[in-house]
Amino acid sequence: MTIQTISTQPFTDQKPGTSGLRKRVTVFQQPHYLENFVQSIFDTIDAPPGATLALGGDGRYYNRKAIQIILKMAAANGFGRVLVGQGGILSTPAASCVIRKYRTFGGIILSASHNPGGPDGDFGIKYNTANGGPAPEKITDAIFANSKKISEYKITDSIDIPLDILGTFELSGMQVEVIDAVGDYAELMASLFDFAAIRLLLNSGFRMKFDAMHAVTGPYAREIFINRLGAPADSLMNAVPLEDFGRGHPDPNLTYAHELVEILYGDNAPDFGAASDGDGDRNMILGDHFFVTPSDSLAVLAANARLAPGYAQGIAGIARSMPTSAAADRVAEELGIPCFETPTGWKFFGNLMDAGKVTLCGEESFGTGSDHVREKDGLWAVLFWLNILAIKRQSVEALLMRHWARFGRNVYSRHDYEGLPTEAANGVMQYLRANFNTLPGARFGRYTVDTCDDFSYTDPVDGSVSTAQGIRIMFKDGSRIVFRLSGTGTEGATLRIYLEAYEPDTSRHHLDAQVALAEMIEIALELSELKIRTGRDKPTVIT
Ligand code: G16
Repeated sequence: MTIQTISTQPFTDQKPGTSGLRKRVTVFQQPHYLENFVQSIFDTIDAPPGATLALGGDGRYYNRKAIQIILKMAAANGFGRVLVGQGGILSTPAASCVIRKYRTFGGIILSASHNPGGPDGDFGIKYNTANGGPAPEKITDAIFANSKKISEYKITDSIDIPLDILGTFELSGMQVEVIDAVGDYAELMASLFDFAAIRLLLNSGFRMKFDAMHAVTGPYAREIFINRLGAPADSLMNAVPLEDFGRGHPDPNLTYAHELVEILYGDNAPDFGAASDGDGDRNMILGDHFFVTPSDSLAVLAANARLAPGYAQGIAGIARSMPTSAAADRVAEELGIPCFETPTGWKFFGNLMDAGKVTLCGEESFGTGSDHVREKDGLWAVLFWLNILAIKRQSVEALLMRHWARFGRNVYSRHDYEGLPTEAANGVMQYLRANFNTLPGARFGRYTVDTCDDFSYTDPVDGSVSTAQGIRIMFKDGSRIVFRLSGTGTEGATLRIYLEAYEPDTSRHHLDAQVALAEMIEIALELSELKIRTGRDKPTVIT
């Protein structure tokens, strides 16, 4: 083999966002673009010669090509072994599982998560460290710094590896093991949940529907739900992964998972519905004519954690991202365990989990997970729900009503304005910041502003500080509105408005969130002058 050293020039836009570098496929297809970023990762992590790397992606368009490039670059950069998912596919939680199980030095995950795929869609790449979690900001910042001064990268001139065949191959002196990660992942799930109880539930008239959205979880869901738990074959839909997700938008929410939503809100609806996203780390939970917000889902899992064998000893603590509702905080208080509030981004949970401070983590963006891996985990959340339902034998709606009767309800919704001109979106944020001094004490209908700030976080483990993580307008009754710019979009800016009101009155718990939050939605628009500043009069997506 020959190691080639290729001269290159920096690209200026390789700054990782909330979760790695996400761009249009066409951007990644530019000569040297992917290679520059991969070399910047390798230069940053400084792996010892002969180290092992995990590698895989969500199977979207350009995944296979990128895998072959990265393999050749890994060989040229001195890695001794790379574990690749069969077909080049690894769900994000399965990649985390593989990194931890086989104690690799780290892993590269190719995914743009829930963003659409295909030649005109998005692609993405991120680096995960030895704990299995997304690299913390100090590493992603260093990767970005390297990408701005890169002048060459290394690659071998070897031939492509057959990615569909399980086995070990040699690539220019480096071993490439094509592995069946589905089995590893299914084993981990079986060690956490009461599969016998779930099997009984699924064979006693209880009907479920899981929508893999033509994304990565299809084979994992088939192995777990059909082969191991005995669910009928029609419990799965869209379970064949496609490079363009069947032209769909693999984001499990009420807007994009509408096919599943129509089934769960239709005649003769199943008892339980769930969906996962492009790379398998997100989840949406539905009951018969009932939607569970991700914030409530975290709270319900925390309150019932002991029903699952893997958590029977109790949980050490909970962490949630700042814009996630405080529903989990109420559970933590009752359990007498800590609840941490972090910035948006799963990478902020890693230190807390490694230090044993938290067991469960969750985000309003349809992410829930635990310390079994260091990524959020869609199928894990679905299995956790099934485990609880198998023991409690209640409907999803009844479970939530009882939960709210006990803890009160944090009525919650998120309104997204996607594809805004960046200047207009920044203008809204600047306008809000400019009013920080005058807002406290201001009255809007029945709400009075208590405080407002731009959220900043000091990591309790390593002391690192992250600033400007979202604007919080907090009201005297505990309700709040949060404004934040997304860090995962690839076109223009996405402004997210998170709305939350605490409702202790059980007679109002059945209300639709949009109805219950109607006044607060108007206040958010008034406070931000959003309509005038962006020209938009309604959100793109409501969850
Ligand atoms: C990523 C991150 C999550 C984050 C979400 C939304 O999820 O891993 O931690 O909550 O993006 O981020 P933003 O609000 O900045 O768009 P995923 O599923 O896209 O990897």
